[in-house]
This record gives sequence, C-alpha cells and structure tokens, in this order.
Amino acid sequence: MAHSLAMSYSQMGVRRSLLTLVRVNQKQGFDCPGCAWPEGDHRSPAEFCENGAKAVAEEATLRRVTGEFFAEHTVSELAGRSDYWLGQQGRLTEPMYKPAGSDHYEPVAWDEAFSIIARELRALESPDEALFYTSGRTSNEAAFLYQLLVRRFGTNNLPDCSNMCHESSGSALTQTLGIGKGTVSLDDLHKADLVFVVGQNPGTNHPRMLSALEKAKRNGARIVAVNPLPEAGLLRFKNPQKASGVAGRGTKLADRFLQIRLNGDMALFQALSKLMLEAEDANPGSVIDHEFVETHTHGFHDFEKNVRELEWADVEEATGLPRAAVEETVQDVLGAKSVIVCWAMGLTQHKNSVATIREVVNFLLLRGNVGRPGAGVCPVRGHSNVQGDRTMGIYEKPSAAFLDALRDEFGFEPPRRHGADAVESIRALRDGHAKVFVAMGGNFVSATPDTAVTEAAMRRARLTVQVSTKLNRSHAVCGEEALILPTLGRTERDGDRFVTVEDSMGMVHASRGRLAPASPDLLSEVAIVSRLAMRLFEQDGPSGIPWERFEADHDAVRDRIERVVPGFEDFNARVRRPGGFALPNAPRDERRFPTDTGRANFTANDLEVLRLAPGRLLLQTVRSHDQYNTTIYGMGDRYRGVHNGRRVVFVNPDDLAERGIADGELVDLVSEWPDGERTAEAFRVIAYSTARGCCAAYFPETNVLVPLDSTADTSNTPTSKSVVVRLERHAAATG
Ligand SMILES: Nc1nc2c(c(=O)[nH]1)N[C@H]1C(S)=C(S)[C@@H](COP(=O)(O)OP(=O)(O)OC[C@H]3O[C@@H](n4cnc5c(=O)[nH]c(N)nc54)[C@H](O)[C@@H]3O)O[C@H]1N2
Ligand SMILES: Nc1nc2c(c(=O)[nH]1)N[C@H]1C(S)=C(S)[C@@H](COP(=O)(O)OP(=O)(O)OC[C@H]3O[C@@H](n4cnc5c(=O)[nH]c(N)nc54)[C@H](O)[C@@H]3O)O[C@H]1N2
Ligand SMILES: [Mo]
Repeated sequence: MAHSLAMSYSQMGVRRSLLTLVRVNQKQGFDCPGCAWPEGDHRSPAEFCENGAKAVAEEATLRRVTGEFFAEHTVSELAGRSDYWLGQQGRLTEPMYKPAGSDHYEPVAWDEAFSIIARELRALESPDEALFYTSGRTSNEAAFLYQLLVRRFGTNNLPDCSNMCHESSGSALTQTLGIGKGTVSLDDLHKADLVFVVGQNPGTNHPRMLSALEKAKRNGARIVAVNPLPEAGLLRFKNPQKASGVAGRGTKLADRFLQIRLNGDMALFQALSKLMLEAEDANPGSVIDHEFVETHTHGFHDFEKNVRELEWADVEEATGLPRAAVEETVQDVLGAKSVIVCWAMGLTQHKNSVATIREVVNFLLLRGNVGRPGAGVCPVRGHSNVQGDRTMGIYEKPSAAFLDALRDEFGFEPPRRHGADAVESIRALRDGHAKVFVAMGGNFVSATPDTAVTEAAMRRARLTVQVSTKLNRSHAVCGEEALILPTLGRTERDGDRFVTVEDSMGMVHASRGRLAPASPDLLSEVAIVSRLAMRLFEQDGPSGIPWERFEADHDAVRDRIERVVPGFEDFNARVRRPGGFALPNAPRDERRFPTDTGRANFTANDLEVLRLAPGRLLLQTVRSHDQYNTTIYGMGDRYRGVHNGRRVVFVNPDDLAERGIADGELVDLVSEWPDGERTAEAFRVIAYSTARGCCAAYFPETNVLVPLDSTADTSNTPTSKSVVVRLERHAAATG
C-alpha cells in the first residue's frame, strides 16, 4: 500500500489521491478498472488493493495531453517513444486528427471527426473492409451499442482483447460445459476443499483473489499452485488491507507448489485423471462419481481409453515433475469433497490451450466437481469488463440466436458471415483487405503479436480511429489518416448516469464515476458510439433506432439489452440493488449443460509433447508487478526482486551454466519459426528459479518474438506463453 500511494501521489497530488481512492471504492458505486475479480460482500470503503489503486491513479492523473503537445511532437517522434513514456504524458483532452500525408495530429471538432469516419466507412467497397476492436474496459452499455452500430453497418468484424486472452477458455468450456464462462461464485471459492491455481499470478494481477484464497484456507481448504515460477504473492500472502499484513511475514498460501514446465499442464491433468481411474480400479466405487458421470456426461469411454494409454515418460518429460509429485497431488484430490480449478494466461496462451482446458474439465467431471457448492471451473478474467463485453455481443462469431434477437428488436437483418478475430484482423490489414480500423479502447499495436508485422499492417490502413483515455503506441503507429477520440474513464462523472459491468463470476453491477472529467471536451463511450451512428446512418432515413435517446438515457439502452440478451430480465431495477445480480449459469444453478449433446462432454485429447531442438528454451511473456498490460507504471517487479529495468530474461541457473552464460550478461532473444527468425536485443540475464528449459521475459517488449501464425488450435490465441527461442550473447554496441 505504501508503494501504491507513492505512485498515486506523484500522478495525482496528495489530496486528490486520497479522495479518489476512498471515494471510488464506495461499495455499490464503482467498479475498479484494475481487474475482473468480483467484489466481496463485506468491502469497506477503505479497502483497495495496491494494483487497483495504481489503475485508478493512472486514470486520475493530473497530467494532460493537449493540442499543444501534438504541435510539439510529430507522429514519427512519438512512434520512437516507449510505452512507458507515452503513458506518462497524461490524459487525452480533445479530439485530434492526422490528415493523410501529415506527420502531426491537429485539433478537430467532434462533429468533424464523426464526419470523417462516416465518410471513410461509406467509401468502402464492403463493410467487411472495416475492423472494430474492443478492449475489455468498455461498459455493457457502450459495448452493446457498439456491436449494434457495427452489425447495422454490416459486418461481424468485432475482434477483441479476449482473442488474445481467455478465448481458449471460452472455446473449451462452451464445447464441454455449454457456457463460455466460469461456473463458480465467490462463495464457492470460500467453501472449496481444494483449490488449484494454475498458470496465474494473482499476487500481481488479481490481488483481491488472495483474500478469497486466504478465506478458503481459513475454512480448511488446501491450495495447489501450478506454475513454472515460484510467484511470491501466491506462495506467501501478506494481506495488503491489514497493517500486520504489510509489516508481517505473511501466511503460507499454497500447500503444494508444482513447478511445472511451460506447456506441461495438459499432461499433468491427464496424469491426474489416469491416477484417479487407477485408484478406482483398486477400490471400486470410491473415486469416480458414477451417478454424475452416468446422468450428466457424455464421452466418458473415449476419454477413459485415452488417458489410460498415457505414458509416464511423456508426462515426466512434458511436466518436468517427478511422478511422486503427481501421485501426492492425487491424494489431495481424493481427500477433497469439492475441488475448484482457477487459471489465467498460463493455460490459455499455448498451441494446445483448448485441449488443456478440456482436460481440466475431464479431471473435474470425474468426481462430479461441477455444478455443486465449492466446486467448478474458474477462469479468472483480465480486463474489468471483458466478460461483459462478450455477453453484450462483442464477438466475431455471434450465435444465430443472438443475431435473431437483434433483428427482432431493431428491425434490420444483421450480417451472418463470421468476422475477423485479432490475428485475422492483422492479416486483413497486412494484405490490404481491411482499410479502416476502429478501436474502442486498448492498445492494439502493442498488445498483439509480431510487432513488426502488426505495425506495418496498421500503417497500411486508410483510417485508424482510437477511442482512448491515455496516449499509447496505437496513436503513433497509425493509418494514413488517424483520429484520437478522448473519452471518459471509469472514475469520472458522466452527468448523473451510471454504466454496468459483469465480473469474472457473472455478477452484474453498476459503476458510477465520481471525479470531474479530465477535460470538458471528453465524451463518454456511449456518446461517441451514438453520435457516430447518427452521422453514419443519417442518409438512410429513419431507422427506428433512437441513438440520440441512448446517449442521454442509459436506462433506455438497458431496456434494449434486456430484450436481446438472456438473463437481463428487469435489468434496470435489479442493477440498482446493492451488489447487483447474478446472471443465470446453467451448470452452476441447475447442473444443466447446454452443449450439443445436452450433457457435459468428456473429451479425448492427444498429448503432443513439445520437444525443442538442442540449445533452445521455451519463452513465456509475462506481466511485471508494475504494469497494466501495455501501460507501464514503472521499471520494477518487486515480487520477483527486479528493481530497475524491464529488458530482463529469467533463466534457470542450470540452463545458463549449460550455455556458459553468466547471471547479469546481456543476450539477444532469437525466436525461431518456419518463416524465419525474430530478434529482441539486449536483455539482461537473471538466474532465477524457473522450470528447466523455460525462460520468462516481459510483454509487450517481447511481442516482437511471437510469430503471427503461432496460435492456439481452435481459439486462434497467440502463443504468448510458448515461444521457442535461443539466447545469443549480445554483441557489445560499437561507436
Ligand atoms: N496489475 C495488473 N493486473 C492485471 C493485469 C496487468 O497487466 N496488471 N492484466 C489483466 C489481464 S488483461 C489479464 S488477462 C490478467 C492476467 O493475469 P495472469 O495470467 O496472472 O498474467 P501473466 O503475467 O500473463 O501470468 C501468467 C502466469 O502463468 C504462469 N505460466 C505461464 N505459462 C505457464 C504454463 O505453461 N503452465 C502453468 N501452469 N503456468 C504458466 C506464469 O509463470 C505466470 O505466473 O491480469 C489482469 N490484471
Ligand atoms: N506477449 C503477450 N501479449 C499479450 C499478452 C501476454 O500475456 N503476452 N496478454 C494479452 C491480453 S491477456 C490482453 S487482455 C491484451 C490487452 O490488450 P489491450 O486491452 O488492447 O491493451 P491495454 O494495454 O489494456 O490498453 C491500454 C489502453 O486502453 C486505453 N483505456 C484505458 N481505459 C480506458 C477506458 O475506460 N476507455 C477507453 N476507450 N480506453 C481506455 C488507454 O488509452 C490505454 O492506453 O494483451 C494481450 N497481449
Ligand atoms: Mo487479458
């Protein structure tokens, strides 16, 4: 907490800092833009986590980017700046326009900005030549109107940050459980006997989750951490909300730490299932929940046959874990009545991610650990409203049912052809198939893989439009013509209106900003979408869609959401109740699985052990404690003991010794892919406890190494957690 306050003082000034942190944290008032972890029932106004406070301070900064700033700095100069420097410049204050051929943004009136976008969109040969990205902070109301505008315009090109994040979870869970979301509530977590935390660093990325884990532990739960890195916050926990927590040594959180090799999780979960089947053989009727398997599932025999054939040599090679460690973990499982598996990017950003998550589901289904208290799947989402955006229809592959509902409500025929996801969008720009790129938040250029390819692709666009709160690289690496549309953040007042969001556990609640807007010229995201729609569709004559009303009255938007999206009955009334309401969740609420078989699906997945050529390492790209995705707060990573500098690579000491490289040396990271090599230069080596054969370095500096075509099967998510690299001694700079 001392650290987060220091940061907010420098960004905001003392008085405003304290006021903000206390005011925005009032229960029933505000959804923290930090992460998607749910708010507990007993949150006091003084409670906030360090990284939530940083996210708030970043947005509530007193620094401003004005028209004069853009007069002083050319676009090419800004493209040479770091993400950190760009973010430090402060909040965007007025709409800016870069005409074709110019190297400067200049102020533009809102009205003129909307005319430029409408002109370029109407000039396209097909609506599919436009791409409409969304990052996950966008409110339900803005997201719903945005997808309405996009589909009314005529395309499903709605890529979003999910494509790079939990898409693998959505794909696997929809197929196996019939819902693309988690099946547990906060209360379930408190009640679980055993919680797996796999491929996740909650101490940094979901700090409030640690309080829930601590509570589960107090109630008797065991916690198993599965990670190549011994993440400090997860292994030991110091409650940031208690004075003793900050000062004391903290409590031990994880009871068991499986230091797995990158990409070894599929083998691990298959092995756990195999051992459970064998325990059942030895003691029939004691392990498998036969009643559940028979009444509620499909595909058991294929799954069973597949995991029984699993070879231990493959498991040991893939996981790097001794067989005994896996056997001991099965004892934890057999001793637990209810089990929850939580995960994040460590599971979702690999080639075999969807299959891996299907194996997590198999493992839970065996003992009926889905759809009863204290048990289930818990994919922990990233951006604060990324789950809500998807619920609102931000999806390039919408269901027919959703499109039918949209048609019936708004009286137009939405396009049925599926659209482009994030990776396909980059290809479309690269190949000249897409010409206009609009982003509702985010920093597409820095967040996506293969930086050189992506930047060249973006520069081919005829027009790029960024709706943003802060300056970032996507404003500097832009199309021929470019617009920056500054918008209100979550912390800011929008008249007396509020917006709504959905957290990682499907709770919908209201969020109302309390601070004065960063500039009088900002528009809300809802207003930006509504005004653009009015301009874009004005020549079509009356459409019956009351865009003007939507801007003024968010209740009117919520009434429409209620009629289009299942689960939002009585939306306006229910969201005004303290704590909001839970969306229906068939597996959780009724043990019903709306899949293609009408049951929970076991699956059989082939294990392919990732074997590297001699000398190669598997690189994962991770977040430091001092960043929010592409927003860099500072140069440290306290929990991993790094204090100044982000160009570092964490490597196992034995792997370093084998290569004759010493701790502290400078290396280049060279990634290898069939289409060629990619290099990220000058990383300082840190000898670190990570699994053998693996290394880690920060995103987005290393995105240049992730090949565009290296994506997960089915979900098409870039493989940000398994990039094959070699280390080369950095040639000392000359001259
Ligand atoms: N402060 C802060 N909070 C954030 C964010 C932020 O940048 N800063 N980002 C938000 C977003 S959008 C997201 S998606 C989440 C991300 O939350 P996380 O998923 O926790 O983020 P990462 O830093 O990508 O960490 C991945 C973790 O998985 C482990 N891991 C990597 N590969 C493997 C593997 O193959 N197997 C296993 N078992 N483990 C593996 C890594 O060692 C690391 O601990 O956080 C959200 N919250
Ligand atoms: N190599 C590698 N790449 C990754 C990942 C990884 O682990 N490794 N993680 C991936 C993941 S999980 C994700 S989610 C993506 C993140 O991708 P994005 O969501 O595109 O990126 P962010 O850095 O979160 O976006 C930050 C920008 O959002 C804008 N912003 C902030 N708040 C608001 C708001 O309220 N409204 C609007 N309109 N704009 C706002 C600000 O201008 C800020 O500069 O990155 C992915 N990329
Ligand atoms: Mo994310």
